[in-house]
Amino acid sequence: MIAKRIAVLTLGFVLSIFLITVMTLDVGHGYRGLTTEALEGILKPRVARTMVEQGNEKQYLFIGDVHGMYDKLMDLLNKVSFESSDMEVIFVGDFITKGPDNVKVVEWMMEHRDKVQFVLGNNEFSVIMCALNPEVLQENSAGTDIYKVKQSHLEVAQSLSGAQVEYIAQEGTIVLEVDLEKTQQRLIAVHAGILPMDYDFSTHHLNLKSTIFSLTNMKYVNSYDNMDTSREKKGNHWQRWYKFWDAEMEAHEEEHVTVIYGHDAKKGLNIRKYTKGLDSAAVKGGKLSALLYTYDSSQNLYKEQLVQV
Ligand SMILES: [Mn+2]
Repeated sequence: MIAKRIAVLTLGFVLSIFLITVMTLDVGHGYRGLTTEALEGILKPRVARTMVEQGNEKQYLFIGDVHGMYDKLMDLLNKVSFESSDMEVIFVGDFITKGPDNVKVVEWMMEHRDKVQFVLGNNEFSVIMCALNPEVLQENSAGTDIYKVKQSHLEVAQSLSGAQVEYIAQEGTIVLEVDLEKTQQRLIAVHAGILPMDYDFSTHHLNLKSTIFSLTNMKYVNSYDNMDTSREKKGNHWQRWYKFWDAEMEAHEEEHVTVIYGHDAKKGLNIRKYTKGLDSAAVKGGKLSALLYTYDSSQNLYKEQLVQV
């Protein structure tokens, strides 16, 4: 019975991706030859998602890069009394790969899917790529593709069930905007970073211009060309993306936008005024970090609290 259900789900997944691919991209040959650009095209229609506040009682927990560290994730959730709280959990990407218990992490997310949201990290992107096109490593042996796809991504993809891959690919978004209407706060979850051009300061909402690659990979921005982003610092005119975001926010003091991200384990925990970097390298022996937002009626503000295990 269960095997049959998984088979049906898997078939449904294969067909739906195939149809989306054929319909929107005219690839037409299944997954062989599927490029990361084509995968970006598949994900594009759900690049951003908005979540509107559902009453003041709810708390919002943003969790940094888990990388399959299931036990640490459980410790963190216990620490914030997840089970007995009205809490929405938002993963900022890279919740799988590199660590020991990737499947268990995804199982937990699916079991709690009513209370779980997530944005995709560069590693989820690579795993989805491998799940759709297991030939990608051979096809890309020249290494010309901008996304890094490794044997380890293929192994994670093969360890996940079709339903689990479907969940990640279909439920994941690239940027999640949490609108806290009562306090006019905006909490934006993204894996790598975001640029000022991605936010419309007149409507107070996201209006994404960056590519999916930038949103899931950027660390630095070329100050001569603000759309040019990179994982590496290529010279003195390259600065971390949040310097650009900071400058824009300083010019919009009335705006209460906070960007919560992961991805930059080298920099580590990086809590700044307008941006909150939560990748404290849990998979390399560091702590797992999260930010918990709770409504404070005395100040009519959601206050943030750093939680680490
Ligand atoms: Mn990352």
